[in-house]
Amino acid sequence: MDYMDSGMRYTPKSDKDWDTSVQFLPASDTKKLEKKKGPGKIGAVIGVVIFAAVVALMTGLLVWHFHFRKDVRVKQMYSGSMRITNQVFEDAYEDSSSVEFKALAKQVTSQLKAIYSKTPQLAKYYVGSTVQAFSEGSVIAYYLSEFSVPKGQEAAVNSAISSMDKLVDKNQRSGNSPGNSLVFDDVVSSALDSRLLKKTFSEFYRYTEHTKSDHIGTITSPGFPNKPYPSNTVVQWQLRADPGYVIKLDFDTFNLEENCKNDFVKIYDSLVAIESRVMEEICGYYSPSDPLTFLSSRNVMLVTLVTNEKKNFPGLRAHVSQVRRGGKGTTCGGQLTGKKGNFTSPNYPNYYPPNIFCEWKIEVPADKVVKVTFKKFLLSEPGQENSATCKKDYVEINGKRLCGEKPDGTVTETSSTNKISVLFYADASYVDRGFTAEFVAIDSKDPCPKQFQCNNQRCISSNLKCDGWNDCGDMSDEMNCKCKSTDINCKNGLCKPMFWQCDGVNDCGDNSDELNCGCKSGELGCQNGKCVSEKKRCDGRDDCGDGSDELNCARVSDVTCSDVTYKCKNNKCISKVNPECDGTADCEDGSDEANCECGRNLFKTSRIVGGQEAEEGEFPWQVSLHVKGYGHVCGASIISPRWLVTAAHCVQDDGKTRYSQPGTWEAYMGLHIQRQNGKNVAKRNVKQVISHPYYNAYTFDNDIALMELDSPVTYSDYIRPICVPSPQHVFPPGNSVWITGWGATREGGYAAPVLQKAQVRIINSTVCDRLMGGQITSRMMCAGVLSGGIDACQGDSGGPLSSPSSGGHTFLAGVVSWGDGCARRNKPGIYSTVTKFRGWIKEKTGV
Ligand code: 4AZ
Repeated sequence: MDYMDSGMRYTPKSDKDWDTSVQFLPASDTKKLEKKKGPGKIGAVIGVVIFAAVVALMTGLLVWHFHFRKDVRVKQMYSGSMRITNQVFEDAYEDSSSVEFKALAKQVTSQLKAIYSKTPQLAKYYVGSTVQAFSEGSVIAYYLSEFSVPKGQEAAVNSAISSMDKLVDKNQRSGNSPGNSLVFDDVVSSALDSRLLKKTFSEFYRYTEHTKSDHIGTITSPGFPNKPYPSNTVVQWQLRADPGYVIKLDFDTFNLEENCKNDFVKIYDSLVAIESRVMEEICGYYSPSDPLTFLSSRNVMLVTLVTNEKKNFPGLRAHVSQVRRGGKGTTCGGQLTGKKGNFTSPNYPNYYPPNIFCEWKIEVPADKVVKVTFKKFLLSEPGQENSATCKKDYVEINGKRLCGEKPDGTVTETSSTNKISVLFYADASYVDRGFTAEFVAIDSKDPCPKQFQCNNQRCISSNLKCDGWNDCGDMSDEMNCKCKSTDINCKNGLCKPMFWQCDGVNDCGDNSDELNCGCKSGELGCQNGKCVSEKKRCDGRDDCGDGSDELNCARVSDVTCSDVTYKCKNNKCISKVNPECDGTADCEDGSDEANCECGRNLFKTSRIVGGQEAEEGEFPWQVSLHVKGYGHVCGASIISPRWLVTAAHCVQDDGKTRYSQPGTWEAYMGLHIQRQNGKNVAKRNVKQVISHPYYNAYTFDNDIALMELDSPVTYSDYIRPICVPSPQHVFPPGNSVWITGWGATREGGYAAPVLQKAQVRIINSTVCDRLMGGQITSRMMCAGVLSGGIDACQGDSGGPLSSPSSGGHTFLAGVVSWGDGCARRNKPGIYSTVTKFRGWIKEKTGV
């Protein structure tokens, strides 16, 4: 640490300290000094040297302290725009090399200097300004101003700049500007995004594009489509349209690094990067099938791409066109009449433009009232995450302001008369996809004709009342119910499907579905649902018909082998349920406790409702299977250092890709966030793909495959195998299991960058088969939450259905296979039953 930096200062203790040091050298007595030999003279010389050194050091420190240290300066850049009201736009202003541009720019910069000179904090530190562009209306100037600010003074300069509009007013009102000076209004100014000022940038590209009605422009990242975009680069595209038009920016390719801290695109409703005019910051991957279109509020737009030194991706391509202001997507509001109708925010389902206000006046027949339901509602913006006040973009209805993101169909408002008005306001920064809404005329006395009205005003089909599912969202459809004969009559008044009784899960909420379980007193409940006399338990005979009355008997070992008994390595059978890796050696040869270095993780999993991000290392057997050059396609599970289990449907060739070939794939183990291959990640090529020989591509029967890695992985805290269950392992309905993957987070939605986990329950196969229209074979098992909302989805296929056991090991109960959409009500996820393939797995892999 340096002396000054340590915060210490040299302070003489007293005058005496100084005196002592000078006494060494009575300068007037030089002769005496010369004559005197020995230690006295040497001491004097040392004293002089030390004194001189101290003086020099002190002087140096003082000079440094008072001159340089105070002057540690930081470069602060501000961007801004202002309207020049007393000028008329000329075409030449579009060309920064034109004489006209330069002349007007000179005037703007000299007036900016005069404005800054009125504020001491700004005048002192001002370095200079450059005009970046002009646009129509009268003339709008876009500029960058540089300040060299002493460290610690940045906030004062920021605050002075944020009141630029007042500075401009003051300057103009003071009347001391010459008669031919420019008149400014609509001044906006803010600090430049510091990420644009990094010293490590090696390239800076700037492009301009003026779209016309007969010319659609295209912008592409450098290198696109032949190579990834370059590192440490800033690209700016200044986009213009004709006056009276707005810009439509339509991405057909968007593939950037997932982490916006590294590479990002920022879109501005401006020609310079003014933070208060940011429309959106985006990164990651957007599917070409999902539209990504932005509209500006005027005839200019700025797109910036910033990349860092790490990881480069294919990049972007977007089309730039112009839309007449007032044309499609740029306006909203109006009069809506009739008995029902729909309306949306402008440009829905794409991003609405900034700076927009509109009002829908809805009127229904006089004897009715209006009910408005928002089917989608996406009005999120930084700074307004959980805002109750909705100061930025909002919808106003019935005097209530709504903003943020709301679950589909959950926002409903009803008028008190036959009229209602809906306002929509978007401020100048950050846009979102908006909303789609429906209005219907309803009878105030009968607001849900032939339907049930929830407490939150939603109407649901009457036959959904008291069916055990929370259809209203506020449980009001499940209160005060008279249960059907096929329902459990919960003590708290709720009704739940009968097959949830005694499944080990508190479905009623008051545990009344789990009381008095089993058969009559004196009877034993078999696994197949039969009741047999308690006396028949462990009598050596299969009274249940499935052997379950002979399980867990005192005579655990050496019982007659059956479908439900566990076969030890020495071919003897034991009658204990799930004896593998439970911590007790039940087999004579201890084989039920051999090979138990599986299914363990660093972290304990907690019980959750709904999907959420997994902890790193929580599911160390989870694999991400990538198609080379494309990215994540399917999940898989590690069962040994060399072998993975996945779904057969992941490895079937299609017209374009040879998914069945090992060379197509690369496997990522220890991965947590897609495209972040940190030190915990092992990537392997694939040596062999073995699809189940009886896989049926129509029915998804036998949907299981094996992959051999080209070299074994080393186990770590983040890479470990899951236990493969024995053929007799039981995963009873009602048991909680985990689904994990990087698949879509909603049906038809985007893949998740961070590994997601969700807890679901195993569902009785008979019930599932009924729900799925008879498509469930014995090689399939069902798991999910029948009220919907939690499920595996596209991209999760091949991944594990992980079942933690009481012995602390997790077993691979299933492989994500198929489903009727994702997370739909009464449509569980379907998984390949791993126990059915135990022999085949052993045969092919030796595991
Ligand atoms: C799929 O397409 C997929 N809801 C996987 C699982 C489910 C649906 C689809 C289950 O890979």
